[in-house]
Amino acid sequence: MAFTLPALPYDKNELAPTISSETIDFHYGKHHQAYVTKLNELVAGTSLESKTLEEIICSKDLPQDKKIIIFNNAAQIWNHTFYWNCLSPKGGGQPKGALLASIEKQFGSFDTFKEQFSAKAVTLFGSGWAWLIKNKDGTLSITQTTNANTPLTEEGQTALLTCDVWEHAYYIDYRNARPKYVESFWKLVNWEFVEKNLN
Ligand code: MN3
Repeated sequence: MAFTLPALPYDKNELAPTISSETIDFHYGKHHQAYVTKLNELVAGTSLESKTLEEIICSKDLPQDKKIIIFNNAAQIWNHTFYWNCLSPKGGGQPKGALLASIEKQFGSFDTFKEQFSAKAVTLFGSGWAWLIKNKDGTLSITQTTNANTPLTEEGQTALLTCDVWEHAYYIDYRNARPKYVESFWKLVNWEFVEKNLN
């Protein structure tokens, strides 16, 4: 097997009640796993087997007939692994130090940043992701990507934080109430991971 499902950085029960173990069973155990299984099928016996996930996602010469499906599955593996790392049972609260300073410089205050990020997450039409990214010049931006799209392919962008707003991320715990899921998401944000990405 070329690609494997990375272990979660916590036990599947530990994010409850914000994210239930049932959601983890489906979102991590079924959806994230399915992207890994599918990518392995698609690259089996090709030169892509020896590439890293990042190389596949950023590749300009994927096989023409399978380009989109390979990209979608590879990018979804990367996005989900990044998302799980953005969460922690010990998360929530406020960032500290250099990260807090950067957020305050860019957005005026942490609360303003939270409001703007939440708005991007809630208003994204259809399936996708909300991101806090660092630009090449060191400024921060809040962006949306649809479907499997990822800042990894955007020149000069470094992903710092993401919120998965595909329905599968919240339907079990919040049904159709995406705003409630996004509001609860802040209770789990692993600011140490976000700070590590900034540096
Ligand atoms: Mn998802």
